[in-house]
Amino acid sequence: MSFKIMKIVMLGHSGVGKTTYMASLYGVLQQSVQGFRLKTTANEDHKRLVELAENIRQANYPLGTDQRKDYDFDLRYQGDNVLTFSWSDYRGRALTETQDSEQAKLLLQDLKEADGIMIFCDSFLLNQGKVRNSQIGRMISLINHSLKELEHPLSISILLTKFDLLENITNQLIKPFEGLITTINCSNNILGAFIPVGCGVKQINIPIPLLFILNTAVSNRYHVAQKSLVKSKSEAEEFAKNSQGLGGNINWIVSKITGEESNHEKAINAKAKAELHKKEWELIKATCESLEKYIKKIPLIKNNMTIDKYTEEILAIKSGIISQRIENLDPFAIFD
Ligand SMILES: Nc1nc2c(ncn2[C@@H]2O[C@H](COP(=O)(O)OP(=O)(O)O)[C@@H](O)[C@H]2O)c(=O)[nH]1
Ligand SMILES: [Mg+2]
Repeated sequence: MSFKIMKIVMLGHSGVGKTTYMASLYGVLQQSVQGFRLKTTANEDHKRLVELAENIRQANYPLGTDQRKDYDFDLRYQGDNVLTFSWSDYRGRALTETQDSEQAKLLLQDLKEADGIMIFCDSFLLNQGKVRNSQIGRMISLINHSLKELEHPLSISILLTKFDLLENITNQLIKPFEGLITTINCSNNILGAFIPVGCGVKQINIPIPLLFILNTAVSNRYHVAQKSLVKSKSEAEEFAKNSQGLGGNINWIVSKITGEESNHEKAINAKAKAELHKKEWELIKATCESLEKYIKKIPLIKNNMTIDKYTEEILAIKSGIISQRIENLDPFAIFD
């Protein structure tokens, strides 16, 4: 099975935990998660990220100065490269620049083309009301600006980073995102979710943001495959019907004389085609189902949800209500 190349854009101010998250995600995805693995295209990046991830697991976080410009990843599904995405640290800086700067223009273009956007926010600071509204406001207005003419499906994950540091959750955690919630709810093409993540000795939800984005891509493919399956099935049935009875017999004789394909032969070919479509559909369905199992548990952005309700849902994960319903959750362990 192969996906088209997908573009994932990461947004977040300096110090919110982007490098830490990316290295941790890389570390976790060295082993297959739902059939997915991650590999850098450059070998030296692989070594570096694995080392970073190992250090982070022991609470040795990367230093703020420890920055790299770009990473390119291949995402593999059961051994095949299924998508490539690049992550640029320096683009984060574009957030603080004016919209006409070269960096800001690049970022805007990236956002327009993105299949998935990851927004990083420090949940520890958010929760205390210590994140300036303008910081989040700038990210939201960039997204609004770039998504005005959006025509393809897009998922936006809001990563609430450093969640391992939180003891309780206040309304302040979600309140700054009200504008973004409205944007997402007004669009038929955008799916959004709040995803608490934590990196370090305690790992929280690390692969979920990526699986969430993949889920959108894969479910689109599922709907396309389903349409082709229905079409090829009804074609096969039509030919099969026309190959029966007197009409079918006459058609068969005529085909022998003219050398054209008979309805009977057409029916056999159409049936084989439908079977191929069915195989593809089943494969995508299985992937969809295995992804959806996890995606269902996260606080999705929906209509008619209050800020209190989102906070409640995030709190529910923290107190283990959701994780109790999930069997064999590992390696997606959401809290203890
Ligand atoms: N406890 C905890 N601290 C984190 C986490 N992620 C990042 N940090 C802290 O935040 C600092 C900045 O993280 P970094 O990944 O460099 O942020 P970036 O500037 O967005 O790339 C790190 O040095 C850590 O001290 C996390 O998941 N948990
Ligand atoms: Mg960084």
